[in-house]
Amino acid sequence: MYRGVGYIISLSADFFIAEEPELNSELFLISSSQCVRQGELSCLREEISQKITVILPAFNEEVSIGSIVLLTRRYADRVIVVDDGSSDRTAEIAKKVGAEVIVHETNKGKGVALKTGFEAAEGSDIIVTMDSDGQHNPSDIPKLVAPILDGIADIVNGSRYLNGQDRATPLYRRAGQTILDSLTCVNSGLKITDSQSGFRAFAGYTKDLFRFRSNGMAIESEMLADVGKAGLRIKEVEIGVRYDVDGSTMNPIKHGLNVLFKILKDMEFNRPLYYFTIPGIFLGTVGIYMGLTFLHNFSRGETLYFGPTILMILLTLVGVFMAFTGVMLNSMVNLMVESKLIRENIERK
Ligand SMILES: Nc1nc2c(ncn2[C@@H]2O[C@H](COP(=O)(O)OP(=O)(O)O)[C@@H](O)[C@H]2O)c(=O)[nH]1
Ligand SMILES: [Mg+2]
Repeated sequence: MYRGVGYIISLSADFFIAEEPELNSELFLISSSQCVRQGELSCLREEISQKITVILPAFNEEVSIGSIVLLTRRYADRVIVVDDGSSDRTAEIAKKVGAEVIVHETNKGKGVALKTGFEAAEGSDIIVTMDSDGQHNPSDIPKLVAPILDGIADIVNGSRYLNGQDRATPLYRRAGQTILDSLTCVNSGLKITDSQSGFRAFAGYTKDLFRFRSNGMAIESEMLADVGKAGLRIKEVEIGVRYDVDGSTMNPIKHGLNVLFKILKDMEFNRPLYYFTIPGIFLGTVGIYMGLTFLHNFSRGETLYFGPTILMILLTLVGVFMAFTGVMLNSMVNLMVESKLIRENIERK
């Protein structure tokens, strides 16, 4: 029941003292991105007005959604809440505090909600995605969009671990995330320190590059794979994340395994050499090593046992088959990419 309370308190202080009749004014930013403060004119060297849309996927977030929307409106022109079949008052509260609300009648998952949000954000210069459970701080938005405004990035990833370990992250979560981070990096070809972050900024022109195939939480990794494939420029900035308000919708282990399987499935075609060939070489090597050991023992007069011998043959065959499958798939993928590039070049001419 205490979720989001911190923000509600800070909001009420801020909200009434500032007495801003129009919270949703232009966001002023300077190109140095050091001094990004809304409305702090002494700080401005250059005024840039960009249309910023924040998408908040929300599933049963009535406790936090009100304060999150109000705080977010200070940094954005549009705040879109995608209420994903919530059974509480998420949609009603979000509407009351001025968000555009899109309601999914049934729960379709965070991936589908983001797809809905991206479609609704048509025409925005910058799209920001943020969790609506109060773990992310809307005041980090200027920091997140600055590299896009500076023209040095197409996508900005809010990272909890940019400067090493985040002490606030529980250890079991960090352990699981390290595995997901490594696999996401291999799959996407990007160097990312926080692959599961839901706090990101996207230049408007990247909007149609995403597949939105994963319905649920694996969407964060899938979007990074799309970024890698499209060759977009990605930058990371440090963000703060609260865990005292964390009320994860899914059990973290189930969540992690779900994401892990989706990444592995994605790797099948994205990185066939990693998915098939490397494990294949490993299995084949174990099989061949076993075979040589058995031969050595056999030559010294020892008996060959049926079970281990069959296992050795199986490992060798499966290993060799996987290694070749990976090589062939890799060639096919490369061919497809090349012919796509040629087709695009011809169409452009
Ligand atoms: N649209 C939608 N959003 C969801 C769903 N599940 C979670 N979310 C939202 O995604 C964000 C992160 O979810 P959360 O469960 O806190 O994930 P965690 O912080 O990674 O454990 C929050 O804003 C949730 O409201 C869902 O099924 N659909
Ligand atoms: Mg959360």
